[in-house]
Amino acid sequence: MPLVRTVCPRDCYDTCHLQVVEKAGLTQVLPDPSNEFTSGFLCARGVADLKRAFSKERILYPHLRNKGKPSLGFKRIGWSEALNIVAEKITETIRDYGPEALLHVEYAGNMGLLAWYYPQRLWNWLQATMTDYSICSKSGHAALSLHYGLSYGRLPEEMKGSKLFVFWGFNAAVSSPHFWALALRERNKGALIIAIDPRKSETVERSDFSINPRPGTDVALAYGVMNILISEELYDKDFVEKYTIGFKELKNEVSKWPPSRVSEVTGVDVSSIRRLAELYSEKKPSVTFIGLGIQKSLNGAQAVRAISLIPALLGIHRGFYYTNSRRWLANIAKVTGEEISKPKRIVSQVALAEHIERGEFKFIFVYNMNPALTLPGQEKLRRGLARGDVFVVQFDTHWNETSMYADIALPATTYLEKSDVVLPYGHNYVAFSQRAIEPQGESRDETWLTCELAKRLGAPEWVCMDPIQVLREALEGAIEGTFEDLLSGKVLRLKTRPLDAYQTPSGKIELYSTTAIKLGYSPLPEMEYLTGKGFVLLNSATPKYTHTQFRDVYGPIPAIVQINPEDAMELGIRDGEEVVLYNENGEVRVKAQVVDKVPRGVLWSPRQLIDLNGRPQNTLVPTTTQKIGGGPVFNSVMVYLRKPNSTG
Ligand SMILES: Nc1nc2c(c(=O)[nH]1)N[C@H]1C(S)=C(S)[C@@H](COP(=O)(O)OP(=O)(O)OC[C@H]3O[C@@H](n4cnc5c(=O)[nH]c(N)nc54)[C@H](O)[C@@H]3O)O[C@H]1N2
Ligand SMILES: Nc1nc2c(c(=O)[nH]1)N[C@H]1C(S)=C(S)[C@@H](COP(=O)(O)OP(=O)(O)OC[C@H]3O[C@@H](n4cnc5c(=O)[nH]c(N)nc54)[C@H](O)[C@@H]3O)O[C@H]1N2
Ligand code: SF4
Ligand SMILES: [Mo]
Repeated sequence: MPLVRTVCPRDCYDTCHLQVVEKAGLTQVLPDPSNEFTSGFLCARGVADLKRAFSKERILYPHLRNKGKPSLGFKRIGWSEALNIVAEKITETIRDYGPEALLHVEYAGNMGLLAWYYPQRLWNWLQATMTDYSICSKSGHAALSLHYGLSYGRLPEEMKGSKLFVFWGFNAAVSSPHFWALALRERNKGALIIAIDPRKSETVERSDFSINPRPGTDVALAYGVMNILISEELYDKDFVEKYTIGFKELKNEVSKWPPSRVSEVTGVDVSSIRRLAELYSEKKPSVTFIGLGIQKSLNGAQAVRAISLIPALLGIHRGFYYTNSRRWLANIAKVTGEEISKPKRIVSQVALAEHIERGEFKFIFVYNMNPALTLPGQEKLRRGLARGDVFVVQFDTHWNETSMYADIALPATTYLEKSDVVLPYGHNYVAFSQRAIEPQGESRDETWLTCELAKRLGAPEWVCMDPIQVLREALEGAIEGTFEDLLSGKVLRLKTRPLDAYQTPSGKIELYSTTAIKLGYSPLPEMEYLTGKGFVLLNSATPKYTHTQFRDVYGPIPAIVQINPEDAMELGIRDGEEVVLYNENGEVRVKAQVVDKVPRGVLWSPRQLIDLNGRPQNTLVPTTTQKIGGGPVFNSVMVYLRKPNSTG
C-alpha cells in the first residue's frame, strides 16, 4: 500500500499527523515525521485507533428501535428506509412545531471540517436550534477575549528557548503528550517546569516545582504573584506603558492581595507564592499553559483572566497558551453555511439537560458526541431523551450510551475511512487527511448523509456543495501555499495572526477590561468563594481514553475515587472499599483509592466514568453555567461520601 497521510481528529491539544503504512504485512499507524511537533511518538489512543476502526462495537448498519428506551433494542434496516424516516420526521416536526423544535447536538468527537462542520449546512438551512458549544473551552475563550481581544497564545515553536514552563491547572503529561514532550526537551536545555494543581497530578509529579492551591482559588494566587511583581518592581514598566491600559486600576486591586492574605485563601505558604513570583521574574521568557481543565469550575473564566495578566506584567506578548483556534484565518462559516443561513435559536450545551427534559425539542440529531454520558445533569437529560414525544437520531461510529436513547442509529465512518482537513488548536501544521481504509459495513461519512437528507428535503444546491470546493473556500488565503498543494499531500502551515496584535477596543492589552464592563462583568478578575459543604470532586482526563472513546479497546473507565488517607481514616474508609458519592443531584458508587495524591477535602475521579451500578458520574454534576462564557463547573462539584449501607 502506498503511504497514506492522515491526521488524528480527536479533541486533543496535539492533532498528530500520521502515516498509515503497510509494514511486515500489517497495516500500521505511525507518527508522520513532516510535522516536527507531533513526530516521534503516538499516544495510547493514537496507537489504538486502527483497532477501534475494526472493533466489535462499531455501528455497521442503520438501525431502527424496536424496544423501549433505554435499551439497545434495535432492528437492522436499509439506508433508504432510514433516510426516508428521518426526512419524514424532520418535515413533520417543522410542520407541527416549527424548525426551532429541531435540535442538532454535536461536539468535537471528530474535529474535521467535513465531519464536524459540513453537516451544519443542512441544519442551518432548516434553521434548526443548535447548542452554544459551551461544554469545553468557551468560558476561557470569553475570559481571554476581555483582556486580549482574541484568545490565542503561543505556537510550539514560539515556546522554544523559553526558560520557564508553567502548567497551571493543565495536566499536560496526560492531556497533551506532545506539548509535555516539548517542555521536557526544553528542560534538557535548562528550562524549569512548574505545575500548579490542587492534587499530585502526573504533571505535578514530573515537575521541578509545584504549588497546590485549594480548588477554585487561582484568582487569589495569580493576584498574589502580581502583588509581588508590582510591589517589588519586578514588572516590565516599558512594556506595560506601551502595550497595556488599566495598570493603575490593576495595581489598586492587586494591592489588596498581599501574600499573607493569598496564603490564607489558597492554602499555599507565603514562601511558595514568593518563589513562584521570583521564578517568573528571573526566568524569562516564560510560557504559562492555562488548562482547559482549570476553566471548568465556578471561578474558571475568572482564573483564566487573572493568570493571563501575569505575562503582560512580565513584558511578554501573549506569554501563554490556552488554545490557538482563534489564531487562524480560516473561514468556518463557509463550511457551516452560516454565511447564507444562521440558526435562530442557540441553547446552552452545559444546561441542555434542562431544555431537553422540558420537551422543547421534538427531533434531536446527535453526532460526534456522546451526550448521554458527557453532559451535566444526566438524570434530567436521560429523562428528556426518553420522552415519548421526542425522536432521537444518532449518527456515530460506535454504539454508546446515547444509542440507548436513539430511535434511529446511523453508522458513521471513522476518520481512517474518509478524507478531511483538521484544523489543530495547538500547532499550525495542516495536511489533507486521506482515507486510509475502506468504510466498514454500510458506514457513510457526514457529507454523504448531509446530501442524502438535503435531496429528500428539497434543499437548495448550496447545502450539498462539493466538499472539496467547500474546503477550498474556507482555507484559501488561510494557508501558506495553495489549496492544490494541500490536496496533493503537502504539509503546510496555517497563516497566523501576530502575537503582538490585540483585538481590544484600545488595540492594547486591557488589564482593566472596558469590554467586560459593557458585558456586565467585573473589569478586573474577581473571585467567588466556594461555600458548598462536603468534598470538592475534581475529575480530569486519563491517558487511555478520549472522553468516553476507546472503552472498546481498553475496557471501562475505572470507577474509582481517590481520597486522602486522613479523610479516609476519619470516615473509616479502607483502600479498595466501595463508597457512595452523593449530592442533591444524585449518587454514584465507586471504589475508594486511599492515596496522598489528593489533599484533605478534595476527591479525584477519572472523568465521565460509569459507576458500579451503571450510573454516570455526570449525575452529580449540576447544569450550572458560568457567568462568563456559559461554561461548565465540572471541577466545583461538591459531594458527600458515605459507605453503601449507611444513610449519610
Ligand atoms: N488523554 C486525554 N487527553 C485529552 C483528552 C482526553 O479525554 N484524554 N481530552 C482533551 C480535552 S477535550 C480537554 S478539555 C483537555 C483537558 O485537559 P487539561 O486542560 O489538562 O484538563 P484536565 O484533564 O481537566 O486536567 C486539569 C488539571 O487541573 C486540575 N485542577 C482542577 N481544578 C483546579 C483548580 O481549581 N486550580 C488548579 N490550579 N488546578 C485545578 C486537575 O486536578 C487536573 O490535574 O484534554 C484534552 N486531552
Ligand atoms: N464529568 C465530566 N464530564 C465532562 C468533562 C469533565 O471534565 N468531567 N469534560 C467535558 C469536555 S471538556 C468535553 S470536550 C466533553 C466531550 O464530550 P463528547 O464529545 O461527548 O465526548 P466523546 O466521548 O469523545 O464523544 C465523541 C463521540 O463522537 C464519536 N465519533 C468519533 N469520530 C466520529 C466521526 O468521525 N463521525 C461521527 N459521526 N462520530 C464520531 C465517538 O464515537 C463518540 O461517541 O465532555 C465533557 N464532559
Ligand atoms: S489523541 Fe492526541 S496525542 Fe493521541 S494521537 Fe491523537 S492527536 Fe496525537
Ligand atoms: Mo474538552
